[in-house]
Amino acid sequence: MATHVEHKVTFCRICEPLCGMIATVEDGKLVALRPDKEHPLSAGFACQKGIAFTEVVNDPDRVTTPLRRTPDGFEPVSWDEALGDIAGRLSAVLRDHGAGAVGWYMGNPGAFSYAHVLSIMAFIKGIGRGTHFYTASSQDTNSRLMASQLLYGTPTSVPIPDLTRTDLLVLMGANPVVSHGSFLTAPRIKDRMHDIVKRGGRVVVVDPRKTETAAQFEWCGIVPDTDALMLLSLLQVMFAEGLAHSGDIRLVVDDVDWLRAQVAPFTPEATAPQTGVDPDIVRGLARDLAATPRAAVYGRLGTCVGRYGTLTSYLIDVVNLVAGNLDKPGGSVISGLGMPAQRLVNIGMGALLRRTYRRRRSRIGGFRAIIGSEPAALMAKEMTTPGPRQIRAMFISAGNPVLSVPNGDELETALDGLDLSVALDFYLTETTSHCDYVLPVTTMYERDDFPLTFQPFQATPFRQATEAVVAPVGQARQEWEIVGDLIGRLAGESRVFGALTAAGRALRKLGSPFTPRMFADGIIRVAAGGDRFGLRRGGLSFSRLSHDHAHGRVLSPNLRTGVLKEAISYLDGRIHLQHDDIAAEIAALRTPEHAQDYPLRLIGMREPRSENSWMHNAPLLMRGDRGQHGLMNADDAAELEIGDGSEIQVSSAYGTITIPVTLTKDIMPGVIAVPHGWGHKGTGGWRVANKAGGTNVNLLTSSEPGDVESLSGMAWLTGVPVRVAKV
Ligand SMILES: Nc1nc2c(c(=O)[nH]1)N[C@H]1C(S)=C(S)[C@@H](COP(=O)(O)OP(=O)(O)OC[C@H]3O[C@@H](n4cnc5c(=O)[nH]c(N)nc54)[C@H](O)[C@@H]3O)O[C@H]1N2
Ligand SMILES: Nc1nc2c(c(=O)[nH]1)N[C@H]1C(S)=C(S)[C@@H](COP(=O)(O)OP(=O)(O)OC[C@H]3O[C@@H](n4cnc5c(=O)[nH]c(N)nc54)[C@H](O)[C@@H]3O)O[C@H]1N2
Ligand code: SF4
Ligand SMILES: [Mo]
Repeated sequence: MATHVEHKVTFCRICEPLCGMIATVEDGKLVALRPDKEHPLSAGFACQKGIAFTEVVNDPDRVTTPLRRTPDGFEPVSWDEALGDIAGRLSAVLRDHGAGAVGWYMGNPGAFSYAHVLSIMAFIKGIGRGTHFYTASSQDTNSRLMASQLLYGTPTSVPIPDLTRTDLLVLMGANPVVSHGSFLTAPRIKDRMHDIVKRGGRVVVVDPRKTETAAQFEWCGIVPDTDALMLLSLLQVMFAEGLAHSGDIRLVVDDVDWLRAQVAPFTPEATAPQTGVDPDIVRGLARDLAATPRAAVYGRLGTCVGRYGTLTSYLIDVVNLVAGNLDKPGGSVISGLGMPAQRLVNIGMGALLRRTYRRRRSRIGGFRAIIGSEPAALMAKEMTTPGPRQIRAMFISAGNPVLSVPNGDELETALDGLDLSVALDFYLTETTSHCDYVLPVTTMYERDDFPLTFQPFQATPFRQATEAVVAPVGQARQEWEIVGDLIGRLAGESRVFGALTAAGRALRKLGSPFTPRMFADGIIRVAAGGDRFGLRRGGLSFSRLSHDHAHGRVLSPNLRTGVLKEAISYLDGRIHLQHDDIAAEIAALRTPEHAQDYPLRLIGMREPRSENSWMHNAPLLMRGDRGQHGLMNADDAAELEIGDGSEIQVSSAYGTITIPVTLTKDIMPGVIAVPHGWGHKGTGGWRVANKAGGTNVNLLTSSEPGDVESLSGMAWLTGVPVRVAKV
């Protein structure tokens, strides 16, 4: 029989550029992926991970039936048996201990599926007040969101650099040549940065390591976790030298004098001993940022996960504001979705999220809830500390917190002590292998999608949607279908579930199934370019996008500017600079600590062929006996008589790991870099990854409440004091 070959237009959802892809499907099976040349932005680019994803979809180690843990390992069970037992045990937990005994952790890939996010929101809401909700964001970006909440009144207003028009881009704590950009959806981001240089501009990379990005542009080395000091100095210079764009500032801000007083002590000379940045460089940069009409400072992971993540993110925006670059072409802009009444939507959303922040506190540590979520660093303690709201039933979808969250050992033990633990994943990982049930989910190519989360962060306003390119492999189901089934089984346990179930039944009778797609379709239709439900001819809807514009559609060549007011949620329509919490953080900066026993500082390092913890099982990405290694300054190593390639022991106040180390001059003295996402140890079912092994760097990071950033609940992942010894 002849094989039936199709080439389907779709896009990759491993990381944020969402590169266009062509999927080759033979008799219903995905056999190859290649970059889509007709995609208007990625234009024939895809990275090695994107191409290798065929090996994830068809991975022989993939979980494709529901699994139940028994004393002798996992056994396959039917969906009905699994979901029936889960619903029964969850009902018992709810009746005996209430909603506060239930937790959900959603990991990074969850953000790439609108339906996954929406269904969990419904589930958490329905379980009731007190439920513990965690995401990867407390290891990624909650400090950035918190800074936005303080400045603009809503965590959802996050500025991005106007990449395609800027003439001076300052990157702090970001390595887009490897990461492909984050909180910034810009396919071919490396090319876009080279464009800046080609048009006579500059790209400056502030980073403790001369990264793959820094090596291609200008590198400014900095001591880890001191960016806030450098930013304060940039502001000090702008005010002291009269460079501040007072006209722009006074349009949107009242408390400039407060700010000026706050930054006054931080001259470049005063901060240089801590930052390691030459005062002349800081002065030069301050002058250039203020004098260049199209300039933007952009910070990302490295500026979010230090001890002052909220302050640092806040200061990045304030530098952009004071330099006259906020909301300007080529500057730093909050472009939004271009919805009608965007300002009203933001006012409502901000008020709601600020209220949640004020009202909800985590049981352990008393941390406030950013976008409704608690610090994942405290998840294990919430499971093991007795008392009301102790977690007894835990759901984990699209996450591997045993490797991604500080102190995974503690979490492994805690998971084993629960009444019920359920994973929604397609791999048996270091985390899911501790769960009572592992429920097999579809990969991205087995579901329709519209990247809802990333719409406001597109460097070029763009929309693309896709249908599933292959049917679910084995018995895999989408997360929303699994959650929907559970909601149905729990209809009697919660008013919200009862109502959702009744609504589902009614809609089915009307012939239209109740799906999260309706919501995504609604957003596409009301946002810029949408058909406004028929009011705008030729406008977009989900189906029109996926069928008539399969390669995606650019909505306009440039981001919207001059729209800052829309993004502000405070009723007075002003940016609020003055906050006691910010003043307290600035005061704390002035009293540096010196950890004598741990003279080095640990930073992270993303790798082109890894995606956090979960792509180490794809043979294409593991070619050449790939393994994990750290990176250390050659002079530091010489002092300790450590040779290139030798095994070293790295210790922090919280743990010790052993790892081979590569020596380099391209890292600040006193800094050691170790990639995260390794430490596959055979508890998981992925054979290739287990062979590569590695070590879990998060054994060196802290899950103590005192080490969690106080304003945003961020885990402290960079600049952690460590010492190194020869093995
Ligand atoms: N290949 C690949 N791509 C990925 C991922 C992956 O695992 N692999 N992960 C994806 C995810 S989940 C995310 S969130 C994004 C992250 O995207 P990016 O933020 O671009 O990613 P990182 O490579 O972690 O870059 C952080 C940089 O900050 C530097 N740094 C560390 N500490 C400090 C500090 O205190 N100050 C300053 N100025 N710099 C510091 C590090 O040396 C590093 O170069 O990447 C995404 N893309
Ligand atoms: N030390 C240190 N720690 C870090 C970081 C760091 O830079 N340094 N980075 C942090 C950051 S930015 C992040 S985002 C986190 C990531 O942390 P996590 O999100 O907890 O972990 P991942 O390694 O991304 O694991 C993703 C899991 O989702 C599964 N998966 C993939 N696709 C899907 C899907 O479509 N549906 C479902 N249900 N499952 C899927 C994979 O099999 C895998 O098990 O790590 C954080 N931890
Ligand atoms: S850069 Fe990211 S989105 Fe693009 S192909 Fe690679 S993994 Fe996929
Ligand atoms: Mo992330």
